[in-house]
Amino acid sequence: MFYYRKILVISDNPFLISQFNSLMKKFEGIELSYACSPSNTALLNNTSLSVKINSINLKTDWEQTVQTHDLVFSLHCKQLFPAPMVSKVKCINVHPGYNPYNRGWFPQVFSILNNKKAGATIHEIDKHLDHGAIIAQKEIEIEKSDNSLNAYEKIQEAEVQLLKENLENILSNKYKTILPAEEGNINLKKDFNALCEVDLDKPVTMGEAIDYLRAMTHGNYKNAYFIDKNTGSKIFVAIQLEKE
Ligand code: 0FX
Repeated sequence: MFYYRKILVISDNPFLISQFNSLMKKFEGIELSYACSPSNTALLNNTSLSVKINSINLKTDWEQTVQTHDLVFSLHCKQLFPAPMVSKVKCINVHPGYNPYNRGWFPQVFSILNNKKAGATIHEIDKHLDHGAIIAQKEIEIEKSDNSLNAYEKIQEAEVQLLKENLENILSNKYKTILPAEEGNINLKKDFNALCEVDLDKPVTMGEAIDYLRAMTHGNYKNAYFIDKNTGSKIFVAIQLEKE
């Protein structure tokens, strides 16, 4: 019935694993397995998930993966899929950004800063980062009262919605794709890290300062900081926003 029958889901995100696993319940006759990055000990030792999660190192294990699966999903997998792997087996990425805008690391953080579109994209993986043919995407609105966490929650909701709407067509290989409108732009982990140290002498408007702080505010993460010149210690900063 289904075109793909041996499916591997590689993910470092417990929320998406459990959502994906519930959505897969209605599809029968598919061998489904899950894996995460070897460094993700929190996920490997997570006993509250109802699925078994193996450890996979794509640098060393990709050939075996290709031989034993006919479809691979990346649901926020922290490892890059090797180019030879994506040319040999169909690989599909569920990405927390609206391709091709702010491809790469923490897209909503950069969308708050540069006003480029934010959302979720399901796309075929090619040898470039968050770049391949688009199967489906959903834009989310980032309001002026949103910080990175609020925007990220909307994005995860959009990702699950997209999976709900497209999973059957993906499993049956009946989906259509469109190519991204342009190459767009990429942000890497080092770009996010560089944002974290506040340049206390940088002249900005109050609007820019608020946008910067809400982009860096995400739950308990200690992102933005400045150095106290008297003590040399880091002082972390975040912002609280509240809509009337
Ligand atoms: O899994 P993920 O949501 O996504 C990231 C990349 O953004 C994505 O493009 C890539 N495909 C995927 C493999 O990795 O990342 P996360 O669970 O580490 O972080 C989720 C959000 O939490 C992030 O968007 C911003 C926030 N965050 C996370 C960390 C680790 C922070 O604000 N500070 C942090 O130090």
